[in-house]
Amino acid sequence: MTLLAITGGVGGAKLALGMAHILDADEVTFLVNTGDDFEHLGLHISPDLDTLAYTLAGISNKTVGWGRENETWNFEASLQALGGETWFRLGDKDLALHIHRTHLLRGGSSLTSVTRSISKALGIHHTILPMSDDPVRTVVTTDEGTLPFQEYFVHRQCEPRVLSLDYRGADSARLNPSLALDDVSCVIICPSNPYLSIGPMLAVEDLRDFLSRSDIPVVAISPIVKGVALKGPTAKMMGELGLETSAATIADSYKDICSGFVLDCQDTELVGVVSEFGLRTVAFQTIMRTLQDRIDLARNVLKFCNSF
Ligand code: FO1
Repeated sequence: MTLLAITGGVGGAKLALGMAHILDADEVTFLVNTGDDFEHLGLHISPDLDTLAYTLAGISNKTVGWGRENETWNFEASLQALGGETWFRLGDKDLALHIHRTHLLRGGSSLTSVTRSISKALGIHHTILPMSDDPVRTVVTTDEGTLPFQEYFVHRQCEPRVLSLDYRGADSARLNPSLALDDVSCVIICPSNPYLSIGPMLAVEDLRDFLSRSDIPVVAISPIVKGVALKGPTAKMMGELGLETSAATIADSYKDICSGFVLDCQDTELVGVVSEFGLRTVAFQTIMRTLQDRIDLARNVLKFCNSF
């Protein structure tokens, strides 16, 4: 039996690293958001798959959380000099991965098999699975029009006011067939942006149905502490979507698919409110500054899962 960890972005990858340190490769599978994927400069880029792979391989840029450490930027400098688009930063080592992935995809490989080969090459033993091999693309409708995700998130730095989100392709995307749902004994929804990273995944019907119907523990960790997002635009988006920027709002959005919810220890006053949603609720330190924080949170969450 394995644990399924659903993750996207930098926040989710932090907990995933803690889990990878305490669970063997056959004890956990990481299912990753592909709604951030896009074609850029003729390359297929899968940011959340790469953020997790680099994090588990220990070669991620620890400052920003995405891309690789010890990068060089010769490609970017030359592209800039040619007048090319450099708003989406591609380091030289990172670029090699995008070129390799694009080459394999164009040769007919699935995103799953490409991810498996990249994981192997990076020395990662844990299984990283894209949520689907079919395209799903997050599109952000804002007060300045409808923007593809990376245009909103990186090029515009999340400035436009978000009016709504769509996950194009999700209604026809098949959940990754490599995921053996019958073997899953517990699901953890990592502290990723619920709207940008987890939303696209829950829009894949087979996954949402599995989570809402199964009687196995499904535990989510809040990405919001004291009404503030630990990383990225979650709190800003909640305000713009007319939602109260509180961990309780996140719990409310997950209540139909979750059986447990983890608050940060600074939000213990919300335990009662969240329990009212029918969720078993606990509070741990969820802010992960160090590797030990990541490991400790993973251990606490696993203990909570085993208590169901
Ligand atoms: N995020 C940025 O804010 N600026 C960038 O220039 C940037 C480049 C980039 C390159 C490769 C990659 O895998 C991720 C990158 N990201 C960048 C992060 C990316 O926007 C992700 O989608 C976010 O981390 C949200 O998941």
